[in-house]
Order: sequence, then C-alpha cells, then structure tokens
Amino acid sequence: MQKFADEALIEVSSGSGGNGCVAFRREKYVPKGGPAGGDGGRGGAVVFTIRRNLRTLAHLRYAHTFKAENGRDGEGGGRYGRNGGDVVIPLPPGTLIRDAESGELIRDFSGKQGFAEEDFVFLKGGNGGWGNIHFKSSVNQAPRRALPGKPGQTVQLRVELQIMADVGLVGFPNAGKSSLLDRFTNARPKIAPYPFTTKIPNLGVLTVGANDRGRDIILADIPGLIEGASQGAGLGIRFLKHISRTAALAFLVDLSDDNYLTAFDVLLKELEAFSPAMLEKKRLLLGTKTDLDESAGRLAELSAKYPAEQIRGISVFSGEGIKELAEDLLRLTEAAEKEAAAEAGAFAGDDTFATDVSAEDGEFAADEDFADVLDGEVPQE
Ligand SMILES: Nc1nc2c(ncn2[C@@H]2O[C@H](COP(=O)(O)OP(=O)(O)OP(=O)(O)O)[C@@H](O)[C@H]2O)c(=O)[nH]1
Ligand SMILES: [Mg+2]
Repeated sequence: MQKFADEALIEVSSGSGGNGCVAFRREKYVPKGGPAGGDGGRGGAVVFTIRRNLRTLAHLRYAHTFKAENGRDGEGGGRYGRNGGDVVIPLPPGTLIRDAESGELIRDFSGKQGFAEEDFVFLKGGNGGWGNIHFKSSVNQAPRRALPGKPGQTVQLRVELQIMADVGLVGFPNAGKSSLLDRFTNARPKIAPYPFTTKIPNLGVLTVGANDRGRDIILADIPGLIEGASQGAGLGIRFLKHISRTAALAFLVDLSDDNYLTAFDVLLKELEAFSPAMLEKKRLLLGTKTDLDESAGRLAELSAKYPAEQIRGISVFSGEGIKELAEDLLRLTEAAEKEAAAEAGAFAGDDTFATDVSAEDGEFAADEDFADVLDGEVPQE
C-alpha cells in the first residue's frame, strides 16, 4: 500500500511588504505642505486550498516554486501601495505538508476534516512599511523618515499524499478486473486467461468528463477473491486492506462463467469476514464479458436475482457499457464524498478538534519567528 504514496518537494515564498514613501505635499499657495508619503502595500500570502477534484500531486511537479506577489511601494500624494496577490496552491484531500528539512508535520489534510474544502494560510506576507505620513509630530513637521517593508518568508516543503483509491474492483479471479483497469486508465496491469494473474494491487487514474467538470477517479485493481479466501484460500483476503478506505466498490461477475449467479453472494460473504464495514460502502454490480455467447441472457437473470442492486453489463472487448460505467463511477464516488463531507461538517463542530488549526488561526503573524510559529502549528497528537 505504501507504494502508492505520491510526494513533491516545493518552495513557497510569501511576498515582501512594499516600502513606505517619503514625500511632501507640494501645492501652490501651501508653502510648507506636510508629509505625504504613503505606506507600502502588504506582501501576498501563501495559501493552500483543498480541491476535491484533485487526486494526485502531479501538478506540483510541473511548477515547484510558488511565490506570492510583493506589496507595492507607497507613493507621494498620500497614496498607499497596492497589496501583493496571494499565491494559492491547490492540494488533493489526504495531503500532508511537512517541513522539508526537519520533516516536522505542518498540516495534515488526511482524515475526515480533509474532505471539507478549506483554505490554510501558511505564510503571511510581510507588512508594508509606514510612509512619512505617520511620522509627523509637534516637534517634527517635516519628517524625512519612512519604514521599509518587512521581507516575505521562503520555506521548503515536502508535500506527501497517501493515494487513496476511490473505487475498488472486487471479483473472482479471471473476472476481468485488470482488463477494466487497463481499458479505463494508463495503468498496464498484467492480464491473462488464468486465475490469480494479479498478485499485488494496481492503481489507475480514470478521468471522467470534460475539463471544466472533469475529475479523476482512482481505481484499485486487487487480486481475485475465491470462496474460503477469508480462511486463507487462494491469495487470502489481506490485500482487502488496500480497498478498505475506498468510497465505493465495483463487483465484477464473469457472465461467461457457470458461477455467475452465486459469485456475488460469495464475494459479499468474504468481504464481510474481512470487515462488515465493506458492505456499507456504495457499490455497483457489473456483469462482465457480455460479448461472449455464453453470457447471453445472463445479465437479466442477475438483475432478477438482485433487484436492489445497481447492475450494469460491460465488455472491455466490444466496449458495451464502458462509457456508462465511467459515469456510474463518477456518480458513486461523488455521492460517497458528499456523505463524507457532511459527516466532516458534523465532525468540525466537535470539541475534539478544537486544537485543529482553522484558516484564521493558521495565519502567521508576520513578525514572529518562523520556528516559533511552526511549533504552534503542529497539530498535537
Ligand atoms: N471476451 C472477453 N474477455 C475478457 C473481457 N474482459 C477480460 N477478458 C479476459 O478475461 C481474462 C482475465 O482477465 P483479467 O483482466 O486478467 O482478470 P482479473 O479479474 O484481473 O483476474 P485475476 O488478476 O486473476 O484476479 C483475460 O484473458 C481477458 O482477456 C471481456 O470483456 N470479454
Ligand atoms: Mg487481475
């Protein structure tokens, strides 16, 4: 399972504050105009934001330095400098952010609270410096003093993601699980006409929908299950842990096999023996290999036997049902996520997470020593 980890090293910088300005009013008929140098703008912040449609850290590898804008300098005529824009870095749920050098945990977006889309202000930008407008006093009517902007901060981070599959493919050996993964994703698992071809789980990313509404769904192809697997038959059931946290399961039943009417019951029983929670997941029943003659009429029989299940016939050879299945998987995943998000909402109101850092609490005070701030940031376990 650890093999599915994704990791990226990035450098983030908040913006420096703009410098304050020294200037004086110069107007006709006002012989000694007072100070008129405005303040510098504040530097932009480094903000992380959770995006549920992201599933990997691939986007952090294209561009791995992220810098917020600097604040602009103040100007004469009492004009203040513009604030620098924030740099906003999107992350998938389940991400951990660590200090690259010390490995210290800065923020954990895994677990239920990671499902709620939220912003985390990691580094505030430097404050802008005061312009000489601020330094006028009864003894000094013409101050020549202004302050420079505070510098921004730069931090190296290690971003980690334990990739969690959205949908697990469950079925007897030879049911066509790896073939489906191969059809749907860039993963190229071994496929062969004998049982237990797949020995270790494979992950693949299925992209559903067009760019604006599109999203990635991670599929996990695991070894085949057989009757008695929970007692150690075949490859056993230990590998089920790889799909124990998926949002949904797709059960594949080979319609060309004689056991097509009993396979689903056996699969459910073996899953239950692993953990009853597996039966609570959203699921879909797939009759596979509809292109074969032996399969004819069998999908209808399967539907009749399991009227409460959502059932679809597919063939990776003829392409039947494949497009529709992609939409099914999208709906299933999103429905499960909505539930998780609702639960996370209920969770957030819970006192247990009072120590969790909210977006507001997470704002770093610009003048504090970074190390001190980091200490305060690490969630207490
Ligand atoms: N005719 C037909 N054959 C298929 C279809 N899908 C898969 N197969 C064949 O079924 C055999 C088993 O396919 P796999 O994808 O390896 O099955 P699996 O479920 O991953 O099997 P294990 O890894 O052993 O558990 C291969 O020979 C595939 O070519 C299909 O839609 N139609
Ligand atoms: Mg396989």
